[in-house]
Amino acid sequence: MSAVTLADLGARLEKASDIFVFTHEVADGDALGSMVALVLYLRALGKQVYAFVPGRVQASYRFLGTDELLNTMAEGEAWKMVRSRRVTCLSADAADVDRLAQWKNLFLAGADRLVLDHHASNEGFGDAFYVDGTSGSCCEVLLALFTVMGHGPVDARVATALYAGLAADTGSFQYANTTAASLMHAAQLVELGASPEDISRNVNEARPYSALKLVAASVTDSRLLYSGQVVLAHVTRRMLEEAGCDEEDTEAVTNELRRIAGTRVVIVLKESSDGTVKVSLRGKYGFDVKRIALAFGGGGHVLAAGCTLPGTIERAEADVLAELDKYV
Ligand SMILES: [Mn+2]
Repeated sequence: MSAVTLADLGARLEKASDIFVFTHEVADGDALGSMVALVLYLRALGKQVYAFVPGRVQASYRFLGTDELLNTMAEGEAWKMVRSRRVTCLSADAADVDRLAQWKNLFLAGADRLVLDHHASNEGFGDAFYVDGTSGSCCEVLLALFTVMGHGPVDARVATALYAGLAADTGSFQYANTTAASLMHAAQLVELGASPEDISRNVNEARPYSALKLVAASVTDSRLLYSGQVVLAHVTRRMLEEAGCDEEDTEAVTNELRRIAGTRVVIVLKESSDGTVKVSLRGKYGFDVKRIALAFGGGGHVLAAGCTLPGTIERAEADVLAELDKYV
């Protein structure tokens, strides 16, 4: 395992002819944008590329071509291929190997295992890794990679996928990780053919009504703690059922709650179908929520982190609040 430069990573991809790409579970816009961009870009270089995204791919990014481009190879086939020839595996936007969930072992079976990420908590895994903790999104690291690979500017579809990821991770250029560089990268991607309006309409204004019902139920159930410094909400199986959603990302709930004046911490606890509780944490005004996620084996960024706890939602709530109490 060693840290390499972007140029080294690019050279290893150039040499590969069969490439599997991977990303983290509960794949967000940055993860999905990264996967789509990698598949399109590397296939255009004549490589055989397959993407393995854990779980269900959220519908809001279907306009990027996720149905046609991601999870198109069956598991048995993938194992056959990785055992019979040299397959290069690349993980993007995953802070550690466990985040690859059901595809972790397939990634590890690769002949050359590469990691590209922007999570500062990523200590590196695989055979060679490149982590830029200053980058607001993994898609921007990919833009830099494609630039050093030197095959000329990316096409409009790749630019669209990268812009979608960049916009997702910066909260449409509103979060603390929005820097001059993020805006310059966005401008570059618009010049290459990404349409901010189309992307925003597809991502932000195309939600099923049931998803909005779920946000309403969760917000109604939420509580303010520590004189309003902390807001805590649940997404229970019952809420999902009543709203008519089967497995929903908690991001919409989190985003709604972070709008509250004076709130420094947002906590959303979601009952997962596998019997665990997924905890989504957001910090405002520089409040570090990563340390709470890390205490439970999770990870992420200072202002946006998450972890998974076994047991009931009540138990998870008590544990997370006990940890939070050290810092509020
Ligand atoms: Mn990301």
